[in-house]
Amino acid sequence: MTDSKTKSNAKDSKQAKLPAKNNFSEWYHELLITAEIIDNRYPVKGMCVWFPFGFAIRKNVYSIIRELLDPDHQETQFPLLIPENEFMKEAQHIKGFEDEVYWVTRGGTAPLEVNLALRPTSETAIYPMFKLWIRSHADLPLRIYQIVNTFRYETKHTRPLIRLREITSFKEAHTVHATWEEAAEQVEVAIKRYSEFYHRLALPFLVSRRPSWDKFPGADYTTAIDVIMPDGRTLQVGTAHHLGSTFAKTYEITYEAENGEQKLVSQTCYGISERCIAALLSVHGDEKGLVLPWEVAPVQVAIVPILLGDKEKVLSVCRELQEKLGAARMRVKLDTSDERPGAKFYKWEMKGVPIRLEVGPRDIEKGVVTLARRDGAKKAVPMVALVEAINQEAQELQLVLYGRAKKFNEGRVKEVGSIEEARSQTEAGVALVPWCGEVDCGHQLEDQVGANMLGEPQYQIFSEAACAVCGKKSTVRTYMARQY
Ligand code: P5A
Ligand code: ZN
Repeated sequence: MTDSKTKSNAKDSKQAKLPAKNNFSEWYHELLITAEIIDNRYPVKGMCVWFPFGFAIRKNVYSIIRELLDPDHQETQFPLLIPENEFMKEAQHIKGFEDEVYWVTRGGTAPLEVNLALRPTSETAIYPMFKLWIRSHADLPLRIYQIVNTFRYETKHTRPLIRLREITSFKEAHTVHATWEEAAEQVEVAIKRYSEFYHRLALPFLVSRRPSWDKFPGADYTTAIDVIMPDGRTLQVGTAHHLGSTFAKTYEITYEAENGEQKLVSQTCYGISERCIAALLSVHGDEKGLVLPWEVAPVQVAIVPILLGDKEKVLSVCRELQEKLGAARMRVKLDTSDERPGAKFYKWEMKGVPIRLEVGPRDIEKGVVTLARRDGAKKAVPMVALVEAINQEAQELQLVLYGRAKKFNEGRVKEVGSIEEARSQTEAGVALVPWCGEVDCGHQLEDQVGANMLGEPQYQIFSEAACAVCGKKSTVRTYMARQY
């Protein structure tokens, strides 16, 4: 018997269990508070406070985004406030956003000469500057991004990390190209980078081309990434937009081509918000709390000393291990608090720590530690090979998390043939529905199914089937789901 087993058999430590995960909404809200991610008690609707622990996750997650973009994008920062005249230039864009904009209209007691919009997104802040920055073909392509807060006066039900009025972690990239084709290629690059990002979070996702009525205001087309949440509803966790020359015309962004001709640029933009963290926590978490992939866990290894027998000896071995793992660049926490081992186990499980080490006198005698992985796997590991063993287990945990999520995902997407089938499938999942591609049939589908159209799956080919509305043969399919 291991040392920890003798101790945790004592029924002295109660586990703070979360509501069942099939009661997703309640589970989610409890998780955010209990695991100290987000405090939703700030007295402005749709605006939340990051707990330091939640913010540490955010930092790790966003450093992956930076790592993926930095090789060929430059990070920058633009002002929060946008003058009304610039904001109001692009008609399609205004139409999409005007109901969601917060306005600053006064400086102290005096009315402002020009009202200022709190950016809901930054096209209209950035593109007037692009006009000044871009002169010739040598300035292209231009790729920048910023990670900032944006404000949207959302009227739908707000939810922490999911639908906010202050989006605190808006990563927006903006790129400028000489041709429409190059911009189209950039949209593909963006989706590739986002795919890699979500893969590193062990999250499977769907990629689809949004229908024309749901594209970004001002875009030629929008490609989106959606994650299926535990209740079967989808969450849009990233979008990439081909902007064509719409904004280039409005903001007069031109370049001198090699032959001396002045030409309009083509643009793209793509964005991700803290919704990526909502998806991360929701998909992997369980009734014991967070389950975090190794790369983003603020604490990667928790060492719990089992203080029996020679306590000083146990502690000194624990400290040595802590140092050794720290030197291997692991984020380690040695828990020397007064709680009983069982209570410590629950605490670190709630915090999603990927690996827990239990170290007691009998383990030490045998030259081993007990290694417990957050997904339940447990084994004795020789101390001399601990670093390698932990790295191995971290990789295996990643595979287990991805595999589990992938299986869930595959179980929630189903091809259907009719409106009735689509209606029943979208009650707790995603339906893949044959569609002729006509806007009219699309609207009818949404009305009759009672769910949203996510759009055409990308990178897949389908055989002919009859449009669920008009019966016309087509190879087009659309995902349909209830969306967050
Ligand atoms: C792309 C970046 C844009 O705003 N302009 C710059 C483009 N696209 S978007 O689709 O409108 O937003 C990008 C992503 O942000 C998330 N998001 C939100 N997250 C939390 N709360 C909100 N209210 C909110 N609104 C949008 C979505 O993931 C969206 O894909
Ligand atoms: Zn049709």
